[in-house]
This record gives sequence, structure tokens and C-alpha cells, in this order.
Amino acid sequence: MKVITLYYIMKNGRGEQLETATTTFLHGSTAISASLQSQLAGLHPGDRKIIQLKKGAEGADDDFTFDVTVTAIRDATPDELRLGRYLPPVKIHLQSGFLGAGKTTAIEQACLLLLKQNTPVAVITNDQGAQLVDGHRFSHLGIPSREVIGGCFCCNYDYLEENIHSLTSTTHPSILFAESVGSCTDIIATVLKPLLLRHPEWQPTVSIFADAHLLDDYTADPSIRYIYDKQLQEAQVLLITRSEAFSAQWKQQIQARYPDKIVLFHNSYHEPDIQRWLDTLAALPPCPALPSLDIDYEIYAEGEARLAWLDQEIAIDSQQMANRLMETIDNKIKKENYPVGRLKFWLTPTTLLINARVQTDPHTLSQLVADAIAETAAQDHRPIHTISHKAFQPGYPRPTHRLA
Ligand SMILES: Nc1nc2c(ncn2[C@@H]2O[C@H](COP(=O)(O)OP(=O)(O)OP(=O)(O)O)[C@@H](O)[C@H]2O)c(=O)[nH]1
Ligand SMILES: [Mg+2]
Repeated sequence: MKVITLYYIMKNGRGEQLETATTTFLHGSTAISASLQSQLAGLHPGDRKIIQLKKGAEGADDDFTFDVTVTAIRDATPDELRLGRYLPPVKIHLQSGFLGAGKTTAIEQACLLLLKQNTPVAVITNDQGAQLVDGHRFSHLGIPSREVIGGCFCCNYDYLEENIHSLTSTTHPSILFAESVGSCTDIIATVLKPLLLRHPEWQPTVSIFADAHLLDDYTADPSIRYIYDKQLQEAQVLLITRSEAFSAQWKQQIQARYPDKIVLFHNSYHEPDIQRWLDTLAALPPCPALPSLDIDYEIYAEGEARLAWLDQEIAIDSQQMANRLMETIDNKIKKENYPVGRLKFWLTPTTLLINARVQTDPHTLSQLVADAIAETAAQDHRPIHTISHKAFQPGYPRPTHRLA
């Protein structure tokens, strides 16, 4: 069985041109009328033929003429044979941007909107740690998802590609979002270009998210700011979140600061903004020749090493106690006034998963959480048991591929 791609010009009985389009279908499927398909028999790539659909045939309300050029023919894949339809290649949209910039929220809202529009989606989340709140968010929503854990996409490129194949072969998404860890940069050279080289049909794009309040905030460590600035440089589409309260003049200045980028002032909780982002991605040229970053890996590694990662799962069956504990951890982090402090929780009836990414060292962060647990346990006169705990600093980034 073959999959056929053709270009056609459709005219009505009066010779008026109604449509020009390229379409791809599995031969024998119901995607194209049976009588049209029978007239295409024997054609090869490059062949051109005028075919007719007579008024009354297959519900046609006029005589139609199709000037058809066959552009490609290939064997159907086993999945296409099994499902009885053409499966278009997935489109891959990469999301990057600093910790807490709004990547997951945008992906979540985009997935919900696309599912409403009957577009199948899938998501890959990524982190240096092993237990991800973000991953839980998608599985909880029933959105097909996978996790690339234990390091950024760049250093786990093969694992990323394996997960893309796993999702495309099982759930057949039309669009796949891949969110890279918030401390990662250089994804054009280490992820986008290898994807483009190996799978141009996936047409990968890069969106960078940035919190409006951080664009001109230079209080973070210079090596962390270096990562942040490098992330912004990589944007094909730059989404500025939480910018609702900023003036039109400020927005114009930001737009002017990034003349080569598509800048969207974006609120993920506003559906038209999500649609505008999706439309922007759909309209991007298929193989953008984006420049790889000029980047100093020593500074990049130093910036990542300034951050402490903590993943801790605890057994807790009281919602009230869990709420108090979350609040205590949050307050302690705020009190220390760390320049970077990102805190996420995933609460189930019996467990609480804590993901904390903070500009401090792993020991201090572990102690802070341990103190919060001890305080909460003492207040309620009930012990709180840790199921798993891991605190560390990200290692030196060593990408699997790097294409200059
Ligand atoms: N006002 C506003 N808040 C947002 C927007 N997007 C995300 N948020 C909020 O910002 C916080 C962080 O959002 P996430 O989507 O988890 O950010 P992230 O970039 O995925 O974070 P990490 O994965 O930890 O790096 C959440 O509290 C969101 O509700 C937005 O467009 N506008
Ligand atoms: Mg996220």
C-alpha cells in the first residue's frame, strides 16, 4: 500500500478556479474519493493528469476538474497500514527559558486548546533531577508524555530522540512540545540542529519564555545572568510572560531590543494568546538557519553550579499538614532572599513531592527543607517520613552533539 502526495488545482463546471492545495493520503483510504483515486492509478512522481468528478457522483453538486501533479509516492508505514490512514510527521516545538518563566503553563494550555481542536499532542519534560512535578502535571491531565531526567536535553540527546520515537509510534501526535530544563542553554547547537539534520521532517522550532520582571533585573549571580541572556539570544519566538502591567512604551523598547526575533507579550491564561503562539509556530519557515550561540562553557557550567537542586518525596496523609509544610518551606526560602528560588509541589492523598531549585548549595537547601519538616511535625505532634531525597548541583554540561 502506498502513501501519495499530490498537488492539485480544482475548477468547477464553469472553469472557475476554486482551490489549489497539496494533499497526502493513504491509497485506498477514505481521505480522497474512490473515483478520483481510481483515475490516479499508474501515475508516478512528476506525472500530471486532468481528472474529473462528474456532477452527482459521490455527492458532487457540480462538474469538477482536478489538474493533478503527483509529487511523491512512498510505501505506507506499518502504523499507517494498521490505522488505515496517512500519519503526517510530528512537528516538534522546543521550549526553553529560565526557571519559572512559564514554559509548562504555556504547553499545558496549548495542549488543552489543541485537544479541543482535535489535534493530537504529546509532551516531553526535562530536568536535572529524577522526580518531576512537571511530568506529573501532564500525566494527571491524560496528555501523553515522557520525561528526560538526570540532565538537560543537550547532554541526553539520544534519550530525547528515543522518547520522541516512543511517543510518535504509540500516540501519533501531530504536535509534540519538549520543555528543556530552566538552567539549560545552547539548545540550537545541541538539540535543534541535530534534530534538523537527522529528522528535517519534524520541522523543530524554538520558543524562549522570559518573565517580564527579570528582563532588566541584574541581581542574580553574573554567571546565572549569563545563562539567562544566552537563552534569550536563542529565541526564534520570544514570549514575554507577566507583562500585563507594563507600559506600551516599555513593550516597544523590548521589541526594539530584539529586532531579529518574533516578540510576543504573552499570557498563557488568555486563550487568544495561546492561539497566537500556535499560529506563529505553524507559520515559521520549515528549516530556519538559526545561528549557534557563541558561548563560554566555563561560565555556563559555573552558572549552573551556583544552583542547588532538591527533589524530596515525603509521606504525608494530612492535607492540612501538607499545606502548612509547603507554606513553611516557601516562607523560609523567601526569608533567605535568594536571588533565584523556584519551588514546585505535587500533592497526592498520601505523599508530597518537593522540587526546589535555589541559588544556594545543596546542603543548605536540604537543611532548610529538613527544618521546615521538623517544625511542621513538631507543631502537629506527628512524625513526617521522607521516602526519597536527592540534593545536588548540576554537573558540567557535556552535550552529546554540538553543531556550530
Ligand atoms: N501571570 C502569568 N503567570 C504565569 C504565566 N505563565 C505561567 N505563569 C505562572 O508562573 C509560574 C511558573 O509557571 P511554570 O509554567 O511552571 O514555569 P516553568 O517555566 O515551566 O518553570 P520551571 O519548569 O520550573 O522552569 C506558575 O505559578 C504559573 O501559574 C503567564 O503567562 N502569566
Ligand atoms: Mg516547567
